[in-house]
Amino acid sequence: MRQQKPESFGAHVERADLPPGLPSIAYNGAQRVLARNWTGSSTVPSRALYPHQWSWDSAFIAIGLRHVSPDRAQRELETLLTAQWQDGRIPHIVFNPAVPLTAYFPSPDFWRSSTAGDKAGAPATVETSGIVQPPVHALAAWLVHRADPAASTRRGFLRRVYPRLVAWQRYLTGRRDLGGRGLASIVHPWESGMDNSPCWDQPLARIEPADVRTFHRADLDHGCRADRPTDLDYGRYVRLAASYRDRGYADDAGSHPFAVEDPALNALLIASEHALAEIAAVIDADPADHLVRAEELTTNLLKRLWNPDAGMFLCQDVITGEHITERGVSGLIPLILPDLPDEVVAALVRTATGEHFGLGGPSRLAPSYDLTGRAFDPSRYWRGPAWFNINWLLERGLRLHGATEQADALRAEALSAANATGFAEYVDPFTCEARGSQDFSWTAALTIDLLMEPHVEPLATQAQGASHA
Ligand code: 2M8
Repeated sequence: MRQQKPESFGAHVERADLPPGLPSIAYNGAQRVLARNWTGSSTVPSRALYPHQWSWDSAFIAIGLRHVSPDRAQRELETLLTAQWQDGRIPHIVFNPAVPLTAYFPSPDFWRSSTAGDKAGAPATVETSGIVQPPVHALAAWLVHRADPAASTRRGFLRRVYPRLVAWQRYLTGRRDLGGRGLASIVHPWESGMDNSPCWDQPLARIEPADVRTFHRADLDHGCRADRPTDLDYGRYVRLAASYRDRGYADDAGSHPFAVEDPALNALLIASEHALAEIAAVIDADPADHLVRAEELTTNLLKRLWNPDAGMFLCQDVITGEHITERGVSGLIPLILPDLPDEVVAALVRTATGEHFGLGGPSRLAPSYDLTGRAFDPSRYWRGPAWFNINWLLERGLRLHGATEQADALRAEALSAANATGFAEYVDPFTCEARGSQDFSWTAALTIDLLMEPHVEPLATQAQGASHA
């Protein structure tokens, strides 16, 4: 069991590559953030800006929380899963009814899940959004189990969550295979989690924006306008979400005006399929189907989205059938996968450390978008700044593929930036100056994970070759 008491923490994880004392200070600070943002059944990403439960945030939060309290980490995931729709989708937001409607937009009265989502099987007792986020959940469930396998088994955690996680993955591999090419598509930029990435500019340009006078942007009450998406982009986000809602959140072929195959979402889908194979083996279910699917998805990802000239994976616009030439950091995330050809791994490491992403050079943390790109901006939401969840995934991927020096350097930068910025939502990739909100939950959670597992078995090894409880 890897779980450890906080008081014994410092002695165990002090490491030469971090300033003396930093691990204990960072651990205690991170733990305080997670305690403050805990609502009693889940964790808000940020008290001010994001006062509800977010889907992939909760998965990343559970990955860190497992070191502090495996029970709370299980609860985090199970609370999210109670809001799952009957068609298998896990909504990207689960709304807290105690929070005023004006605190976040789009609010529950915009999504109207329990009525507009009725046909798709939205729950009647809780209000949610109708779109999704990347599937980090099975991976998180597996890692949470491994933090304390005995307690997890006693509580029947994996047995309870497994069928729901399978339904979630099948929603993505089934209804969301909009291109019919064996990959999942996103139907809204928010589904990527990288909301305002320049990768969406081209497909988004086709969408008629909603009139900005018809809604109030609560994000501008908290965030700096210059760092947030423009009104024009927001108008398009709103139009896309409203038209999905008005179609009953149906995923009928040809009905989506925006459909993109995103490398990060598909890589996380594959990593989660590996995790489901591990979970299946523990609960005496059959892992074979998951392993076959992981292999097929990996083949499709390589065939459809790998671009040797770019040295990375590129998004594909399913409606035009064309690659999107923008280099978003999403295209490096498949590094978390074990079964990649050597030349693909080598190219991804070269791209991460080369002129486009600058790791080990001008960038202290990997930017969300190409440093040389036409739309690069070190401050604007997902158009350049560095995020901690993304850098955590890259750190795991580099370590998995034996790029230990780069992984160690990235880990040290992430830990020192998280601590120095008060666990900022995101940072300037060159200076690590804080941006967005502070006391951000996944920044705190992943800080704890990096501290507690300095030389972890990387994600895919954990998902594939770990011993069973
Ligand atoms: C941001 O996204 C929300 C919409 O879902 C927003 O901008 O209002 C993104 O950074 C996303 O990845 C994240 O899950 C969410 C909550 O932290 O905030």
